[in-house]
Amino acid sequence: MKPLSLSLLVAAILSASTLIHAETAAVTDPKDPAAIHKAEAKTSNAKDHVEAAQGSYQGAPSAVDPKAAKNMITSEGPPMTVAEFDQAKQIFFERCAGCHGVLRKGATGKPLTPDITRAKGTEYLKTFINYGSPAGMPNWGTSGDLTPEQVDMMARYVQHEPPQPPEWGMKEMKESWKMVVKPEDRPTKQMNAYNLENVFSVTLRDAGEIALIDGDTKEIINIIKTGYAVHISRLSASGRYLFVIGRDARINLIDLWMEKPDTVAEIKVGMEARSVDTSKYKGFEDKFAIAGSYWPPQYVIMEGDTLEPKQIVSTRGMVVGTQEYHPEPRVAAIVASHEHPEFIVNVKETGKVLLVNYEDIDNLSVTTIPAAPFLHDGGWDATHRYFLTAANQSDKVAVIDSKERKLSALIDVDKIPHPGRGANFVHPKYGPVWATSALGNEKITLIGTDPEGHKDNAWKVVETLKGQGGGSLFIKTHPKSTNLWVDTGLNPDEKLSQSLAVFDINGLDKGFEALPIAEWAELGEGPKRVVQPEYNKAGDEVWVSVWNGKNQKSAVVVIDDKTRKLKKVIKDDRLITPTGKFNVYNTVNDVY
Ligand code: DHE
Repeated sequence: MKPLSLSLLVAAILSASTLIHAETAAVTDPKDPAAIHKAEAKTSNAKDHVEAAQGSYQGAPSAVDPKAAKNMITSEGPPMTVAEFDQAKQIFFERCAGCHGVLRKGATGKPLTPDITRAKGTEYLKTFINYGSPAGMPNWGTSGDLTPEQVDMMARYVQHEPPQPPEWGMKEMKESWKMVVKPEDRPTKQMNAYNLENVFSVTLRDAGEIALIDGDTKEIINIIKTGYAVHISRLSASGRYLFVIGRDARINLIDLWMEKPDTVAEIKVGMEARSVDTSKYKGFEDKFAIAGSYWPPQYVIMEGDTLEPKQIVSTRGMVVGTQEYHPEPRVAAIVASHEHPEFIVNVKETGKVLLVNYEDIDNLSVTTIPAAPFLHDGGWDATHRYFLTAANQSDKVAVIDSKERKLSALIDVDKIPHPGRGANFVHPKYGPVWATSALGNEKITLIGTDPEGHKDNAWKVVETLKGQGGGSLFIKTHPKSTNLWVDTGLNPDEKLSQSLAVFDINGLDKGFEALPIAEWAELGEGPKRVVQPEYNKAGDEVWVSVWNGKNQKSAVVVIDDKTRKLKKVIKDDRLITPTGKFNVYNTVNDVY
């Protein structure tokens, strides 16, 4: 692997867009959308690859049942039959809502409300849907994903009022709430011999399951049925309870003290969701859980050991800056404060960070910090005082001071930062830093995080490293390690998506070493995306997923952190599409 040539390739890919626009403008009639889009489609191939990767990332089918959303065929829109509207609605929810929002008010994709779409007209919209755009819209028609009839139908559909899915309030939550084992019937002490702190909860995305894997023996403890396209796991402060959330907003509460750890309670907190966390402040350990939804746009505070819903709060409101109303601001990352009894909640489209105080949930007090739109994921600095979070499509990282309850900085970074929870280490020159990689470019951005000891570097980009390429989702290190691991699982080049880059923190200028993880796993056919490095408790092993197709073989590869050599390939027919891995100790203690 040659870092320099790869970086140049990515740079070329990413600068292609500027060239495309110049070229397009010169040879096409600006009033002819078909000509523009054809020209762009022809010339933007390389860049489209990167954006296709981003598109596939953002475009997971919405878990909202289209049948639940009322049809809105209006007389002002172009003619459509009910059957066409039903089919278009389904296509929209499965393929478009992830970027444009369920209500089409605009999320990472452009707004598509009827006032805008009707002004464009059917022909323009058809062209757009057919050819896509260099700004990230996939070419649904020319790729063969949609037939010409479907393209025409979608162009008419978006000129009607957006069908609104139903709300999901206390009644629906309570109806979906299942107590499988009541707290009084649960064990009073750990009933198994597992070293629970080194257990991993592994997302089996397309199976709608998680695998609990013993980090010491690498054996599967249990496979547990969870929600649709299950997404993340988080732990209660004591490490006893595991919370798993699916994209369908179903939460499984799993008791790790049981002889065979399994679900003890379940709830569905909405129709679509991504995040869950638990109270970690002293005196509130294991007391509350919180989950944020994409639809309806809201969060709910629940009892920590039963999931009984207690308080639901809508996130609808005004966008930071423009102060324009947004009907669908989705809840992205949530972390639990260590400084106050508070949850820190990222509201994506309005760009606001909420500090939700759970001391008195009947008289909830919420501090609202304006940051920047499209807040997504993030994590703590090493002291656990500052929360650094990516506003991904705004190309910014916001720093929240959880102690003083204020925004410390809003830092400009390169295209589409995606840190996961990020990585903290002490830079030999700049002191403590937090690092993020990115979806849209190959750089790894290091931000100074020590306003006391390294004042001049605090909340500044102190260095950027050249990684393998764009399409990176996760980055990781450990306080006991001097390695910094960076995946590129969404890069269109298989060589990059199937390998993992590792930097030596004490020799960052030497560049990275690329480890051919997918090759090590020996899985045969498939995309074999290498994603999300995660440490074991001791910090001497790195676990990484080889994420293959649903009907292909996947694996979890364990690397010896010191030698960077293969330690074990965990293969099992039940390990279907493993993606995220959550080590109990590291998740409880926010070690990353
Ligand atoms: Fe995730 C975290 C949303 C697609 C794997 N993902 C998150 C978080 C959010 C989010 C808001 C932060 C949660 C938190 O900390 O509370 N993810 C979304 C999406 O909206 C998106 C882009 C598209 C979608 O339709 O869901 C999306 N995510 C994916 C994937 O395709 C990934 C790669 C594979 C998968 O399992 O679905 C994926 N997301 C993850 C993982 C984390 C995550 C592994 C947790 C990382 C961590 O280290 O904490």
